[in-house]
Amino acid sequence: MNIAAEPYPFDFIPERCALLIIDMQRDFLEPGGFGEMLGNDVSQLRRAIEPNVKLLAAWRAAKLRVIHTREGHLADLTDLHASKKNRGSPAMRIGDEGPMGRILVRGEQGHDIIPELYPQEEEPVVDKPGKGAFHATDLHDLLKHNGICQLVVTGVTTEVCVSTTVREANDRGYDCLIVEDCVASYFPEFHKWSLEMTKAQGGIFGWVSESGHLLGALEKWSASTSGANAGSAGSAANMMVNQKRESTGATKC
Ligand code: C5J
Repeated sequence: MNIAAEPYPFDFIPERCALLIIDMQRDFLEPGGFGEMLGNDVSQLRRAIEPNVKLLAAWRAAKLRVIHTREGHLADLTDLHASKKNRGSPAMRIGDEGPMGRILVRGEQGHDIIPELYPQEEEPVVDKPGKGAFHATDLHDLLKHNGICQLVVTGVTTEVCVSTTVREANDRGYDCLIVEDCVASYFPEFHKWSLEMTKAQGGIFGWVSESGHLLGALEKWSASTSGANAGSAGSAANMMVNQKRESTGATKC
């Protein structure tokens, strides 16, 4: 199924594709968290919430794989490099007590995902100490075990954790599509140019599209599978799609 994207249409294979929502945490999107402590205007990120809510609802309705990530550290900060802790001159540092609990520490209020996009029980949440979601996590294994080879990536911030993750994924053989209106940055220019860099040179890191195109494709997918569970191995939906792909000779991943 082709999705309109840049630099050219994305060959969407729903049952092999996960929605990866990066770091939609209170620490980045709400006042009093890590983002604000670094001097950022957190309201810049909030425009990505509504498009993510719609995309997540459609993804769940299509019964496809959803994975969330959170950036944060262990309470004893043993997974926090001195280089990350001491960088710059923020108002408060990681581990300090802020209005939403200790800054960027797992289990604290600020570390949690915003209520609008709260994970459902069956949706894995990958806790990561770094910017990239593959570094020091089991994300690669999780994707492999679930037969995932494509990622639709949303979340914050475009040029930091989203871009780092897409680059890591690209080097591990995943096809990534970033949803432009579902990612955001404290710096509009960085947002724009990281998307440009992603899709330049024939899609050197991946593809860029808009949520409207994904929503249309998910609707078609849901209609074609008539509510069958696309995620379960050997399901009628999977067999139907595989047969269709074999008959058209389209690429399998
Ligand atoms: C940052 C992130 N910006 N999730 N983290 O420090 O992009």
